Amino acid sequence: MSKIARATMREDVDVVIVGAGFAGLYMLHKARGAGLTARVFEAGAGIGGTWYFNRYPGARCDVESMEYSYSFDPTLEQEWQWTERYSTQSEILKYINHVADRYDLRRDVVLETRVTAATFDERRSRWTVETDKGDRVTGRYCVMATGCLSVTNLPPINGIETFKKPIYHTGAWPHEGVDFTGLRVGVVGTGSSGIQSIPLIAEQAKHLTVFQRTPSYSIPAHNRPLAEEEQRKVKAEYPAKRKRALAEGFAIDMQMSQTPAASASDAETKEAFETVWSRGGLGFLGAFSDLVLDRAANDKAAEFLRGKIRSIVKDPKTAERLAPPQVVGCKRLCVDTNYFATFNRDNVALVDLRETPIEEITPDGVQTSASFHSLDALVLATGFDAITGALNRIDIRGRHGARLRDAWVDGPRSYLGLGIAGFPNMFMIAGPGSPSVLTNMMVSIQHHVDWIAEAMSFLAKRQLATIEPLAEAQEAWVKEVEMVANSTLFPACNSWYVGANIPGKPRVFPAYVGFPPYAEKCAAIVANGYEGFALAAQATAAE
Ligand code: N01
Repeated sequence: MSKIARATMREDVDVVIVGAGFAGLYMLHKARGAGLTARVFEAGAGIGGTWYFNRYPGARCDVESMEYSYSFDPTLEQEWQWTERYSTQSEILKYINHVADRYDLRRDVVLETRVTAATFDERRSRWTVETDKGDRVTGRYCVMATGCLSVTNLPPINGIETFKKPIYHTGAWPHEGVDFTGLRVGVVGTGSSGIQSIPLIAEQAKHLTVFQRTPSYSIPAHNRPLAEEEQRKVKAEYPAKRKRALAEGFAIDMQMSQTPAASASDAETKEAFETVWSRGGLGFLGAFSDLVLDRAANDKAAEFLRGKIRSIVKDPKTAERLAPPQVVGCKRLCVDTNYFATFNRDNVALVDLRETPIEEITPDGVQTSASFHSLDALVLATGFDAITGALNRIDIRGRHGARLRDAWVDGPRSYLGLGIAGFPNMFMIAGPGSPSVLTNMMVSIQHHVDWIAEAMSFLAKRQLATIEPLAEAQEAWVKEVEMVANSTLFPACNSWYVGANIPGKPRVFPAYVGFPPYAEKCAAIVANGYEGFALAAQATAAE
C-alpha cells in the first residue's frame, strides 16, 4: 500500500474516537446525528478493525450473517444481501465498506495512524489525543472503540526469533494471501482461528503439523448459501428477530431452551444434543437452560461432544488427544467446517504439547521433547491479549495524571464496562465489565454506542461538562461482574477470557454474563439520572 505523507493534525472536535471497526464507525455516525463533530483514528490502512486484519484462510464469523449486522437502520438491513449462512471475512469487510460509503463516514476517519496517548486536561475538561504521526487532537469526549481481540499474542516460545522461514499470525494475515502449496506447514494453536484455518491449510500444504496445547470443543457450522427466499423471510420479521436476540443471554436469537438438563431423561438429552448439533453453530449452548451453569449438565454436553470427535476421527489415539477435558464453554466454543475430519488426512499430524512440549523453535522447525519437525512456514493461531490489551497499549491518563495501566494493575475496573472512575468523559465500547465477548458483538456495540450518544446529548441539554463513574459505584459493579461470573462455569478453566494466555496478566473474568439484565441495569441507571455517575457543570480542576 502506498504511503502518502500528510500534515500532522491539530484539531479540536467534540468526540475523538479510537478505532474504525464496527464500533468506531457507528459511534461516528451517532455522534454526527447528535450534532457533534468527531475524528476517528485507525491504525489499519483500511477500516474494519478485526475484519480488516483477520484474513487467514477460512476466516468467517461464527454468528450468523443475518444477525451479525447493524440494526440501526431498517433500510440498510433490508437492502444488504448476504450470500452465506456464516459470512466470510471478505464479505463482512465489504459490508463495512458499504456502510462507510452509505453514511459518508470516511471523511472523518484517519487511517494508518495509531493513537499513542490520551490525556485528560482537568482545567478545560478535554481530552488530548496523540498519535504516532505526531497528531494532537482534542475532544470533549474520548471514545475507545479499540476492539476486544485486536492485540495479537506472540507467544514467548524459546528461539522463535531464529526461525528463518515465514511466520504468520492469524490476526495479522498478509493482505496478498499466502500460498502454502508444496510446503511443510506448522500451526500452533487450536482456538477458533486455528480451527477455521487448519482444514484449508491442510488442503493446500504438502504436510501440516498441528501443535495443540489445549483441544477445543467445536460445533459444525453447516454453512450453506443463503437462499433468496430464506433472507426474505428473515427480513420480513427482522424487528421481531432483533427483539428476541435482545432477550437472550448471549444476545443471539438462539431460542435457548427453558428446560434444565437435569429434568431430561438420557434419551431426551441425547435427542436435544443431536438436534442442536445437526443445526450447527453456537446455538449448541442453548440445548438446555443450564449448560453453562451446572457442572452435571455441562458434563453431559462434554461427553456428547467428545463422542462426536471419537466418531469422526478414525485414529483412536488422535481422537483422544483432540477430545477436550475442560468444561464446555469455559473456553470460547468454536464453530468449524471439517475440522476434526481434517485429522483423517494422510498429510496432517497432531502433536499434543501436553505430552511433548515445544522445547524450542530452531531456524528450520520446531523441536518438541520427543521429535523435530522440519517446517517451511509457521502459522501462529495463538490469539490475542484480549479485552484490556488494546487499552493498556495507549498511555491513558485521567485526573491528576493517573495512568489507566496503573489503575488496572490488578485487573480492569470499570462501571458497566462503559466508563472508568478518574477518567471523566472517556467511554469504552464493549469494555471490560460489559457483556462484550459473551454476546453477538453487533448487539453490544450498538447498545453501547446508543447509550453513550444519549449520555452526550443529556450532558449537552443540561449544560453539563463531565460525566464520570463514582468510585463506589464502580467497586460495586466490579463485585457484581465477578459474582455473576462465579455463579457460572465460564471462569472454570484457563482461557483468554481470564487472561491466562498472557504471562503475568491478572486473572479476572472481564465480561458481565447475561445481556438482558445488563441492558436493564444500563437503562435503569439513565432513568435514575445517571445513578452512579458524577455529573459536573463545569471543569473540576484538581486542587
Ligand atoms: O485465539 P485463542 P483465537 N504454545 O486464544 C494456543 C474470536 N474469534 O485467535 O488454549 C502453544 O482462542 C492456545 O492454547 P491454550 C473468538 O472469540 C472468532 O483462536 O492457551 N500454544 C490456543 O489453542 C475466539 O475465542 C472467530 O492452551 C499456544 C490458541 O493458541 C477469539 O477470537 C474466529 C501458546 C489460541 O486460541 C480468539 O481466538 C476467530 C503457546 N505458547 C477468532 N499460546 C469467529 O467468529 C497460545 N497457544 C469464528
